This record gives sequence, structure tokens and C-alpha cells, in this order.
Amino acid sequence: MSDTIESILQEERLFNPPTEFSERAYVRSGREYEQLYSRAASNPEKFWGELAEQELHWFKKWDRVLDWQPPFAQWFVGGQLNISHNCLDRHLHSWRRNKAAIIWEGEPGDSRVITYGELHREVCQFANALKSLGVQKGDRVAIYLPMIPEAAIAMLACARIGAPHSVVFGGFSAEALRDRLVDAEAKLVITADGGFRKDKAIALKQEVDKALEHGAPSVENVIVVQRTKADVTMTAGRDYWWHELKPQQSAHCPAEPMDSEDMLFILYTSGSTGKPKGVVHTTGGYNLYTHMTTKWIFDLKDTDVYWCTADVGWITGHSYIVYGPLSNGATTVMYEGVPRPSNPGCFWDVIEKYGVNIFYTAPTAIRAFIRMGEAIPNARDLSSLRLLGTVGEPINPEAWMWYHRVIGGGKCPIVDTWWQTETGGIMLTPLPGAIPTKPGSCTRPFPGIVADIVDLDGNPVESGQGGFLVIKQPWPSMIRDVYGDTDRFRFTYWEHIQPKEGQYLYFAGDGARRDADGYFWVMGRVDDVINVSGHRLGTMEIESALVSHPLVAEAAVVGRPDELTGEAIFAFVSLEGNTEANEDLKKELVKHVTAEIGAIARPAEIRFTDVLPKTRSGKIMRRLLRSLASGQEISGDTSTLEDRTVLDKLREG
Ligand code: 7RM
Repeated sequence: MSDTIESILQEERLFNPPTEFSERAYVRSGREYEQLYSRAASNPEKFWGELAEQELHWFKKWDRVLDWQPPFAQWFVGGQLNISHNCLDRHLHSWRRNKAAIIWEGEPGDSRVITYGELHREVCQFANALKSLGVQKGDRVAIYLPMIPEAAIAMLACARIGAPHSVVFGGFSAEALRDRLVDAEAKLVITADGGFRKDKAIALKQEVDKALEHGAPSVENVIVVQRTKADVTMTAGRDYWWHELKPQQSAHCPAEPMDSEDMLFILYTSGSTGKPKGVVHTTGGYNLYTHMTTKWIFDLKDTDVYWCTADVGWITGHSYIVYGPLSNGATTVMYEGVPRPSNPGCFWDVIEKYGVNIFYTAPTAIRAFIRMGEAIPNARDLSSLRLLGTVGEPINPEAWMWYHRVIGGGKCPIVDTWWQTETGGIMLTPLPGAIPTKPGSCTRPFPGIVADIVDLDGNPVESGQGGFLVIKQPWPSMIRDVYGDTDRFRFTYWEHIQPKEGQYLYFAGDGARRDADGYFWVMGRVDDVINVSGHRLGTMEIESALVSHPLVAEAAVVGRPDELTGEAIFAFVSLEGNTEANEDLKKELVKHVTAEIGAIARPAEIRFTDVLPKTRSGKIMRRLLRSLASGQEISGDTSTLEDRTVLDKLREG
């Protein structure tokens, strides 16, 4: 890990945008970027107000662009719009009506192309199906689906009738699903019999049944998409098939005029303490910000085929598979599969098959491709590509170089995009025709974003120094609340850094530095969040899962560096009484965590220990555990350790 940081700090390579790219880009030079940036900074309300007027359809214009009562922002106050209308209806009055909105490729090789006209019809019919089951404006609807078009259709249908959605990643277990259903008090769940992943059919409806058995009393109905044709149990009066319910419905369903600040969705994300937080996003600001970032960062044109490989269960799927691209009238590719032993080149096949021009993926995927060897992508025609992107974690410069050379053929700019579930959209990124890139840096803030690196008192640190990444001004797609827990919203994001005199800084939870050119280099989380393959997991969540096993007395979980996944989960576990520590029990605990949370939380390593290193006041000293987990010598102060012999015991472990 320290090697990586060293090499990042010394990175000096600079890649200018190719002239052919810049000439045709929305933002064509560093000078144009600077102009946009200073226009936004000097008068944000004018900047966002003009864009909102030019780029979106409003049923009613706003009275005020911004109302900022820190930490509560309201954007486009008094305005009314509907994001489903902006993603669909307004494209129907032009040639885009018959343009591909979604190109979908299933893992087994089946596929569908859905035009804007067809997508509109599907969404309207399904929105009416939701209404027929009594779903009303304001009711929360959970979506637990594989990567099939119905996921996007369900999201847009909820948005159309004003029912906030809560998409739960299909890889989460029944228990994790139940927690989210309970927290959001979801009225209805949309799921599928299953989905295909790594050549196997994964059961989903079965997980929903389990979640409901264990108690999620708010759920009244379940709608089930038929995907794998697996046997499922349908409970009469509660469960309905999508393919039986939807076709009976009218394709006429006007979009509900929503107040700009009406809730659009809740999305759960891990933090350093407690259960996952329900991040609340609202309508107008989110629509505008994801629209503008998609347009300028991906330089999206009507002739492009755009593909983001995320799952709709994550914020990247919400903002950059569904809402941002469709609001722009773009063609967005959805792929059900992941690279797997039977088809390690499947991503390149999809690019070749559909002539993908813009490709957005995660560093962990790139590192996996590097391992598989460049012969695999080299055997496909990737010449349609003109722009590449990454998201989810810092990208190591060597992976960046490989991506640039092997996938981009040396001619595609790379946008390394830093952002979070909470920010709703991309915050730090190059604009590809304007900003020269450096491998490993997410470069500069998007126009309208005022970012800085500060110490705990909110004072900016010197260039080249590490500090906390903060955002100093409100932006349209910012988190509005933690669902049902405003105290947690304040505490997590707005009280960690304490500047003088009522100044409010949004704290992202990341450490970063800025170089002499003003480029940002994000180093990773500074809290107890582990980033495994770009997925956020709270150490405490995993610890709670372990401790819920009857033989576990105590557990401490840390991240250790991993070449492939960025970080891997390392769990220190002490057992109850005289329980015998053995390999079988390790396996059982791994299974237990998978059942409690899902496969993404699977510990890479479990080490049994009699005791955990604690301070005299009883706090687990994670810093020491992190060193142990990564096989490093323990450095720094250990004087607060209650029992010094613990360290020797742990090393032997
Ligand atoms: C979009 C997303 C957010 C956390 C964030 C960072 C890390 C994301 C980058 C990155 C370095 C990047 N949402 N992160 N992108 N670190 N460079 N380009 O990932 O809420 O799931 O995670 O991911 O630590 O705080 S997220």
C-alpha cells in the first residue's frame, strides 16, 4: 500500500486531450472550463438557474433557485417537474421517439432494444399497475431486481407517480433486504424469480419471501418479473406476476407534477457506525445535476452508444445508467452479466457488438482484466471507443496506463470520477476535452463544486499535504437527509470538521491531497468504511453480523490492501467460552456473514484470537489491527494499550 501511495505522489505523466476530441467536445479547452467554473462560483444561482431553464422541462417554474439553511438546502423552491417526464415524454416529440433508449444484453446472450417510444409505454403501463395496487404519491417502493430493463422501468414508473423508490442491490441477502424494507417502511416490493450471474440462476423471490417471513410488516404486495423461470411460491392476494398485471393496464399515465424538493429516492449506504443509512435524494436538483454531469463529463452526443457497467443497485447505476443518460435522450447499454471464467471477454464482446463509444467502469474490474491478459481485449474490435471512465475507488497509475493503452488504444481520454452516494453526481473529474489528465488523479472540481482539503478545524492544508476532503458550497444533487434520522445526517456529514463561526463544510469521509497544479488526489476513506471492489461496507455492520453468531464473543473488522479488490475484509474474532477454534468454524462464520449481509461482505480472512487490543477505556485499536492484517510492523504509539502482551499473541495468531 505504501508503495502505491509513493508512486501516486511521484506521478508526473500528463495526457492532453486529443485535438480531434476537444474540437467536438461541449467544453473544448482549459480556458472554457475556467470560464464555466468562475461563472458558477461567482453566481451559482444564475448558473444553475439558466441551465435548469435550458435543459429541463418544468411544469411550473421555481420562485427561488436556492434556499440554504445549513445543512439543509432546497433547490428550485416552488418549481414543479417530473424526472420520468424529462427522461421520456419530452423525447417523444422528436426523432428520438424511435431512438434506442436502452440496449440490454442478458448474461445468457438474449437481448432487447427498447426505443424511447416503447420505454414510455412500458413505464406508463407499469405505473398504472402500481396504482392499481394502491401505491400513491409518497409511498415507498422497494426494487430488488437483477440487471434487466424492468429495473429501469420500475424506477421510472415510481418516479412518474411520485412514489420514492429504494433500490436494493440483488446481491444483498434476505436479512439485509429486510432491514432496508423496515427502515423505509416500504409498501411494495418489485422483484424477479431470479437473475443470471456467473452462469448460475440466482434466486431473488425466495429471498423476498424470507425477508417478509422475518417481518417487514409495511409490505402489502410483491410484483414478480419472470426472468429465470425458476419455481417460486406465489402467495395469493399478496404476490402478482409483472407479465400478468402490466398488460392489462392503460398506456396513458400522465407524469405527476412533483415539487422540486419532493423525495425521488432513498438509497442505503454504509457508514462508520450502525446500520446502513438511507440517503435521501429529491427531484429537481438531482435531475439537473445528473443531467449536466452526464452531458459534459461523458461528452454525450445523440449518436453515441454509452455504457456504464455498474448495477442499478448502486448510486452509479441510478445516476449514470438510468436518470442522467435518459434525461439527455441518450442510448444507454444495460448488461446483466459480469466477466466470468466461461466468458472473460464478455465486456469487450458487448462493446464490439453494439459499437459502444463511451465506457464507464471500476478500477477493480480493470485490475481483473489486467490479470486475464491483454490477448482477450486485443482479440476484439474496440475501435468504436472514444472516451473511458472510472469510478468507485482510487485507480493506481499502472492500471490507468493499461486502460489507456489496451482498451483506449492510446486515443481515448479517461475521466476518473470521484463522487459518492451522498453527492448524487460526479464532483471531481476531468472534462474530457478540456482538462489534461494525470494517471491516478480525478483532477478538478465540476463547475459549481467548491472543494477543498482541510484539517480538523476546517483550515485549508498546504498544497501537497494530506487532509480531509470537504465541499464548501451546496450543490443541486446533494444529500438532503438520512431517512428518518436527521441527527445522524448532521452528525455524519456536517459536524466532523468544525470550522469557526457557523461555517458549514460537507465532510465526505475521504482523505486527499492537492498538487501544485490544483489537481486532487483522493487517497481513500479515513473512517471505518472498507472499500471492497468499489463497494462500501461499514466495519461495524460486519462486526454485528459476526457477533450475531452464537459462538462469537467479540469481533473487530478492518480492511487490508488487496491487489484485485482494493481492500479486503479481515476479521479478528474471539470466541465464547471454550469454543474450539478451527477451520470449519471459520467457514461457518464466512457463511454466516454472507447470509446476514450478502456475498460482497464475505471476509477474506478470519483470525481467531483470545483478546482484542483495546485502550484502557475499552476502544478497539483498529490502527494496530490494520497493521497486523497487512503484515506490517506496528509503529506509532501503543502506550494507551491496556495489555501489551496482546500484540504478541495476535502476531502468533
Ligand atoms: C460513486 C460511488 C463512495 C466512496 C468515496 C471514495 C470512493 C469513489 C472514487 C473514489 C477515489 C475515485 N459511491 N471513490 N470514486 N475514490 N477515486 N474516482 O462509488 O458511495 O459507493 O462510494 O468511494 O472513498 O467516498 S459510493
